[in-house]
Amino acid sequence: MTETLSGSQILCRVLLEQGVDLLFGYPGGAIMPFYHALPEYPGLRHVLVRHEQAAAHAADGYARVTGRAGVCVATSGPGATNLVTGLATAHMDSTPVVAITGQVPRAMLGRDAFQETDIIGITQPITKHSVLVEDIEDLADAVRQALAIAVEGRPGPVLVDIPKDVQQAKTEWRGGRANGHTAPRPRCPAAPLAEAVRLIAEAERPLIMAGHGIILSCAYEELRALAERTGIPVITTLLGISGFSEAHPLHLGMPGMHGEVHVNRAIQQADLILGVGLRFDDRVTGNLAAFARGAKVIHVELDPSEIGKNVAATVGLVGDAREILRALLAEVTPRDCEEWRAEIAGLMRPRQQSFRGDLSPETILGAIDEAAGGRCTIVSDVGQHQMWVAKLYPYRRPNTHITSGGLGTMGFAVPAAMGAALARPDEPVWAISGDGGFQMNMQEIATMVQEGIPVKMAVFNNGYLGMVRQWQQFFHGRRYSATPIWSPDYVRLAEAYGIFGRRVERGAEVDDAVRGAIAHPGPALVEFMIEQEANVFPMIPPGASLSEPIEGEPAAPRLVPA
Ligand SMILES: Cc1ncc(C[n+]2csc(CCOP(=O)(O)OP(=O)(O)O)c2C)c(N)n1
Repeated sequence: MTETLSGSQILCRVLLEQGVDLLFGYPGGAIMPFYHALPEYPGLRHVLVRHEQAAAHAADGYARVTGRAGVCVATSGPGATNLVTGLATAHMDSTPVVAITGQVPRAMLGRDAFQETDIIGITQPITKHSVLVEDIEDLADAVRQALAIAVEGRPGPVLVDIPKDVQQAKTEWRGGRANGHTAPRPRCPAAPLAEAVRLIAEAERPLIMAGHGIILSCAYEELRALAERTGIPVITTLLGISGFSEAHPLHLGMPGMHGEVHVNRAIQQADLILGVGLRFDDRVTGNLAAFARGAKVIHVELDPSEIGKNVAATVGLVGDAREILRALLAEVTPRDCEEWRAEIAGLMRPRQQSFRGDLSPETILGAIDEAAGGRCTIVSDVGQHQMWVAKLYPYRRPNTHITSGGLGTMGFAVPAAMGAALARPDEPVWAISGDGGFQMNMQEIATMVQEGIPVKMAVFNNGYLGMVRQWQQFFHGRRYSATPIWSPDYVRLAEAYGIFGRRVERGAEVDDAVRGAIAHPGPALVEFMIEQEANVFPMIPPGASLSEPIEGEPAAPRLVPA
């Protein structure tokens, strides 16, 4: 028996067929036929955000937690352009987000119609794939393909633009097979594994640098086993954090601009770097010409275009991180690297304390960890607090640290935490933001209230756009131009939304506020009045090498050369 459906109904059917059950979106003229059909499909939960940027970040947060595609929906024109920052964020961090946008009717395309934007053109450089569906006969497969492309190989965002009249047109429904939008990963290549195994056996000062690829391929066990079999210490990049337990004796810390001094020194002294699922970006390497000069590099990457892009690879192994680590594990000679580890231990130094008061990030993050009994997911925003959250929270469980690493998108944490919280309802999800980034997407508290999403929000309020202020202090002679930032009364803001709200001014108040927020069944907001001019140490100045850290307050202002 044939069944005739509208484009909108087909879109809903295909989403369900492919296992999608959650959408973040916002309606408008060109996507109205879809929203008209939506109530007929109760299997599709729709979360009405307060800004389309938040829909993209929420879909991203959901995708990072589940490994499945997160889906967001927007109307044409301003709705679609509001998704752009979220798509660019997902693109830079390789997360599978599928955006569905309404478009003006086909007959009006190219005429500057009301709310017409060439969203395909705009998003081409920040999506893996984008398609304008010009024929209803192509719609179902376009959506199936979008969901598959987003997750297969190196994940990334995909956009499907659907003109209003295509949503309204009718055709026969032809069901397809669920591709599950959790595609199988490519198999381990018959790559120069033997050469990598030889380099690992010969190295005297080897390091593993683990990136986002560990998390994307769920290579946690393989990474741990390889590290334990070889005794090679493990460095986790910002996006690699929570890919390897920080309680493990082989865990060294984070590299790069705000990495620990001993980690960066170890990199500079290493004779072999086994880089897994990372792109050696500039925040990790510092001055490339001076990066790990004495090291051979084995680069394990799913995306062949990453190999040799930033750092020359002695051996490139293209494929899924988990498969390749398994293959290496089967071949490597057991060893323990004892001398080298002792040498690194000698490079360690006490953590630089820049906090004078007792309300330090360490106290706050320690309280969150303790109150949650170690079971919580942390989503951070961008700035100084992001670095403290990366460095000071003891991540022990896989994939429990989520942040915008590549694009560094302020405003990411609150909406991404909504997606993460819906994907992980059994544990607290904390969004940790600065007072700047929080104000970029705090309107989403209304979404949390309407949809019952219990995100726990922490605002590290220092009265500044702190990270930029730090750069101004260090490199611009303390000229605090446009960085002091006023905030509303967050406790009253919480009250206005009808959620739990608390302000914390002293260390002694932290535990109670954090426990109260976790115990409260709904969304909660805790403002921490942290020291205003605290800095993140150490810091490699932009353009400098990993061997040139600033380890404490600069005595005299340093000026950036013109
Ligand atoms: C959307 C966006 N705009 C601007 C920036 C540049 N930027 C990076 S960190 C930062 C300051 C962040 O301040 P805040 O959110 O208060 O966090 P803090 O650094 O104080 O912890 C700014 C403006 C950015 N990363 N993203």
